[in-house]
Amino acid sequence: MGTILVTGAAGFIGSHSCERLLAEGHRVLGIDNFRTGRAENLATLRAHERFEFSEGDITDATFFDRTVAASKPDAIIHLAALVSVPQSLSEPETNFRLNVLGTQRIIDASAKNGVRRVVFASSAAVYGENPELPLSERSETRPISPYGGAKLASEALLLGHAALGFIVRCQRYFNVYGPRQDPRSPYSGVISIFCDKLRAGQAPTVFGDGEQTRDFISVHDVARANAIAATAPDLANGVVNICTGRPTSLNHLAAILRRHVANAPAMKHADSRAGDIRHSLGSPERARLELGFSPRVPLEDGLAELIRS
Ligand code: UD2
Repeated sequence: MGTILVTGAAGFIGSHSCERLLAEGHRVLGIDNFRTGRAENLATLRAHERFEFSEGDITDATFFDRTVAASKPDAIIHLAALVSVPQSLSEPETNFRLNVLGTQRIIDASAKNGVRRVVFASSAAVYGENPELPLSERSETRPISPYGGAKLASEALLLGHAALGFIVRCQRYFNVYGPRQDPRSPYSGVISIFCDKLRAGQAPTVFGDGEQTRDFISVHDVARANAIAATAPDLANGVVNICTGRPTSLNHLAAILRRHVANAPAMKHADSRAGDIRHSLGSPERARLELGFSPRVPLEDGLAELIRS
């Protein structure tokens, strides 16, 4: 069993990834600066004897290097990031600092301290405006936001430094949903917003005709994919989509969710959101071939769990 360092451990995907690694028997060191991560996400983790936590900022080279040197991790799962696409547009320098410079800090500390593998949280945002269906890792990348650009730049930076002695695994997440996703911003994931509203007895709003589709993947599957990428033996450098390959329309999503809520209010409708893409779907083939990863949580089950949580 290995030691895995997880940046962004108090975040949505980070806290689930830590839990998965612990369940698989690994030692986990979590790092977070609580910029968007939340202390309550660490509640069950903190009780675990193989979990340690260090509060700090990955862009602080002294702190990060000291932490990596002290814990000597076998692998780093790098999830700490500015995760809001609109914020990357309004604060491009913050986006650059957290999402590009932050990656360079991971690279420097990994090279200096003999870390053997880096798993990077990339995003379907690297495909941007590419309308191809489904998107494969060979599809053209055409980011349309500073966020997507920074994720793509980080992939290239990491792969460009892999010769320093570590294996790089880039994971392009599609639309991730599950417990602990923050529903409070209008730009939060649609599933967290719909659940939050329905639980409060309020009507969620569908933007447009509701026939747009997304490739929704459970955070439990994403956490498992991260654990595989960090710990499976004999992996080479690579970039994979983390997705289901199944399209779900918003109307279908709303219908499933409403079935789980007594006296659910009818959906409201509003104009399409500016800049929205109509369909987004990934091909999960390469993740299956390279990682042996296939998603296991059916959307119906994942949504039922979420609405109960
Ligand atoms: C992602 C980003 C978003 C933007 C977009 C660009 C996330 C969570 N969102 O959006 O910020 O950059 O990519 O393509 O990373 N919807 C509703 N009602 C709501 C909220 C959303 O109908 O209250 C619709 C929305 O218009 C879209 C779909 O739900 O058609 C999915 O929205 P999303 O923000 O969850 O995900 P996505 O991939 O469109």
